[in-house]
Amino acid sequence: MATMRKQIEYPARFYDFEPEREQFRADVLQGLQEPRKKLSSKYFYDDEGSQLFEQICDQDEYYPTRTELSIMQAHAREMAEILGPRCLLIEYGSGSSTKTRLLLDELSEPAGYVPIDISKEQLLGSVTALSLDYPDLEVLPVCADYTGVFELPRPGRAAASRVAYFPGSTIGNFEREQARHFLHQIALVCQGGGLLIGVDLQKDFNILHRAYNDAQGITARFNKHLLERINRELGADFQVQHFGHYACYNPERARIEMHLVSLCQQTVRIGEIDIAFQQGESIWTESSHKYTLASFAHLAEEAGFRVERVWTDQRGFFSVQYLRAIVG
Ligand code: AVI
Repeated sequence: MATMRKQIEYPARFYDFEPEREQFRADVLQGLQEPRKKLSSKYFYDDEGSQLFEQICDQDEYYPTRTELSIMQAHAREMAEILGPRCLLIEYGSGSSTKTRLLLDELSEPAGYVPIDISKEQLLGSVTALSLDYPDLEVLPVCADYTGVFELPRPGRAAASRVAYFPGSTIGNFEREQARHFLHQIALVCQGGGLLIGVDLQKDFNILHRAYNDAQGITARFNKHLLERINRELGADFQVQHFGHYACYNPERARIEMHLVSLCQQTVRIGEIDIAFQQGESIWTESSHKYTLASFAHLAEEAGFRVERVWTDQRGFFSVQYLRAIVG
């Protein structure tokens, strides 16, 4: 069922489906009461978490953002040609929209731009800046959990096609079946068009290990911030200093697994519920899957796409891929 839309004042056409706190509480309690404790990585991204993630992207060790940006800078024109004139660009998890600007600069008469993001403050900030810099572009922001069901706004101008943009290798944060389902939903939305997606590639695990264990400890702060958010929003009493950041590459599953490890035996109260932790017990907070070109092509095909074009950097660390929707 589609989420109810709330009215807010600015900008005039702002579609607000921001997830409710009750859902957050239910997900947190369910995840922490499972035999293997876990929290969904989507809850990292409140306004503070989104800012911490921006800081991660600036760390020397975190190569994905910089590498993807360099691919976009080198090939945005060719990408825009493939996307074609008058497309409606729909960005899933738009964040600061930095990479999107490279694309918007090259697109021919886009019918509109629909940035979708869970962080309202960041969405409003980037939309305000974009509207100033691209006065002719119709921007239709949607505040939502983009993995859920929500109404897609219609632009004033008729679109020749719908093209989704999903940069940053956020697809890596989905479990395989979830990824297949999510990509399939996009294939249905973008029939006749396609998806431009950033996909992080498998590489030397030492490089991966450093990327998720940066020397400045920003990734550790980002991880622990989730507990601070639960304290603040759900009235919990996590002693954040009693949890440690742990991120390690699992070569068999080709993914970074990120955890918060309890440094002592302790009990945490969330509202009326007590959650017990053994020393060394972990909360699994995120997986970040790394693909080969072949393994991602296989996933894309299962989801209703055909890989039409792949751009990579010289080291083969990261890829940007255009997938043609072939469902329907
Ligand atoms: C958003 N996502 C692609 C990031 C990643 O690399 O999996 C999130 C992240 N987690 C720790 N560092 C960055």
